[in-house]
Amino acid sequence: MATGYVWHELYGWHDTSSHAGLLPPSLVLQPYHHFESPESKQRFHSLLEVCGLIDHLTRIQPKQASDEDILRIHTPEHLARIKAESATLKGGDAGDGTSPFGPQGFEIAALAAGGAIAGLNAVLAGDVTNAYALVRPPGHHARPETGMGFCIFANAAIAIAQAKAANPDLRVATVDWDVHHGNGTQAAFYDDPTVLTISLHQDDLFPRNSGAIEERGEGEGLGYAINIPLPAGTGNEGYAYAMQTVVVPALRRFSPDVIVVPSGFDASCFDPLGRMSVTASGYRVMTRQLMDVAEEVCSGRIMMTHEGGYSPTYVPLCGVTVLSEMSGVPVDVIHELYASFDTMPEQTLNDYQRSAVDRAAAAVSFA
Ligand code: 3YP
Ligand code: ZN
Repeated sequence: MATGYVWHELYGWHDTSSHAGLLPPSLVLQPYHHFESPESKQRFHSLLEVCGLIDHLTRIQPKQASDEDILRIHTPEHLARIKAESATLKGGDAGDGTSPFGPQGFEIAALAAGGAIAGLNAVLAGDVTNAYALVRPPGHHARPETGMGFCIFANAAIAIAQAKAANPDLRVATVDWDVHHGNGTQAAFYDDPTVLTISLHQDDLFPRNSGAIEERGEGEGLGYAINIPLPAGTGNEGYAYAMQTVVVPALRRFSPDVIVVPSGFDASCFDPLGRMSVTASGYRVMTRQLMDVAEEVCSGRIMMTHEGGYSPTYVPLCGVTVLSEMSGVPVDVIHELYASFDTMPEQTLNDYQRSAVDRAAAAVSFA
């Protein structure tokens, strides 16, 4: 069993410029970093090196996704606009004014999509059993015609479309555990019954009015989109219950050839952009749950591609913990002070979390 790992130094060079969190600086917003800064991701990579886990992983070198790859998901107008803004001295924005990129940001965004492609192809070729693509910028909000929510291109969707172009019979399931709704991945396959998209997210966080239980796909794809909106505050037990009650049975029934995980660590208890309570050990449990069902249905094939997560100090601990579980290499980077968050009251499944999950489970129906 080998675990693949994709990283490129240029992922840290994606430039979201001087910001004050979400907005550009002004006379009331002192210049600081954009939330989507390199820190959490670079420090995740650094910890993999320093703790030694990286020596047990199979490094996979990404290359830029081609125009053809990007155009399987995006409109020619979106690709052309990103390229044009990227070619200026100032760079541009992916579409909503909160998704900036620097000069030559196009090349880095294409390299992020290419990282997801390389990770997925390594898994499908059998070079590795599972893989983690630590890419940046993220992708799960990007829709065919525009980027949004810090995303430029839909990395996971582009990788899946590329794999399906090579093998039209391929069946893929996505399990998006980023705290925000995976609206872009969902949109790319909304009418497609061969790609099951599942998103667990904080109820109505971002995008607003997106990711309700009632969003279930359309046409041939009706039933093949599953949304699990969870109440703000949900912790490890609530997430594990959602996995056990909704995600695992759906995966068992759908029986994909591979599971793709848009992986954000912004459902963590330390995240500034989410209001959830998941700890590193919660992410370890969810990883185990996915690995167990993946072993049953698809020989363990899982490819994770990085999305959000904005705590520079805690994202690396969650990421290394997930990769420890994926690779079977025991690494414990969790100090007892952090472990004490595992036993806090918000980790316990409560009645309104249970009923939210049960309602999502009741809405699941596909052939
Ligand atoms: C985009 C603007 C406000 C919240 C933000 C969400 C980015 C993210 O982590 N998406 O997964
Ligand atoms: Zn997110």
